[in-house]
Amino acid sequence: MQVLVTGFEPFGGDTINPSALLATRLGGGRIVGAMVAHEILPCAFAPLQARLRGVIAAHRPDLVIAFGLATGRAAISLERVAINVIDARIPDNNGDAPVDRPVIAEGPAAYFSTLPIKAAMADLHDAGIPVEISQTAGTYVCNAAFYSLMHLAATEFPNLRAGFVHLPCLPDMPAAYAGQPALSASTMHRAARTIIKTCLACNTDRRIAAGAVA
Ligand code: PCA
Repeated sequence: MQVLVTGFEPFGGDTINPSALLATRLGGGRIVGAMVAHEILPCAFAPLQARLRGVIAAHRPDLVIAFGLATGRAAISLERVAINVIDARIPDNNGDAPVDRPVIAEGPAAYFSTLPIKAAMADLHDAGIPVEISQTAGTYVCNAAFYSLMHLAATEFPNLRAGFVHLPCLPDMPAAYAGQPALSASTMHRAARTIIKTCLACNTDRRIAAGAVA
């Protein structure tokens, strides 16, 4: 089994991105016999699809878990759905800020994560780690990466299981000093290892209520 984890470069004025630190820490390790590789993705819309295709072709993973930062969230956010829209409130690291454009022209409106997110939620909960199912990954670079990843899995890499996980801030980030919720790097690492173990052990997701009432 080959696992690929990805993180993002810092963006929006930050000097660190917890997802890049986490992916780097996981990369090169083994989890229950599976090899874990890592890649850091640019926080930019234009190169995403080609970059993801390249890293999947290079590593040939059975499982891809993409991580990103969601400032303001207090828990590990297991994303349920990627949508085919970009609406960038701030420019990406190339200065691009597309508004109301599809991630992939002619692509379907949305893709669901193919990770067992409810089983992972239960396992994280049992491990005492704050966790939630998220019904939206936003409309910025993380959602675009999630959508592109799922589109590649649907069209070019049919045996690939993939999904996206948003992380809170780290305690030493300026946003955390300003009052945003944070989680330690070691808790994020424990969470990621738990999610990977759940994905390796579980092919069919559990059915546990974790929806949102609007
Ligand atoms: N978070 C941003 C992009 C990169 C990242 O780590 C997002 O949620 O879209």
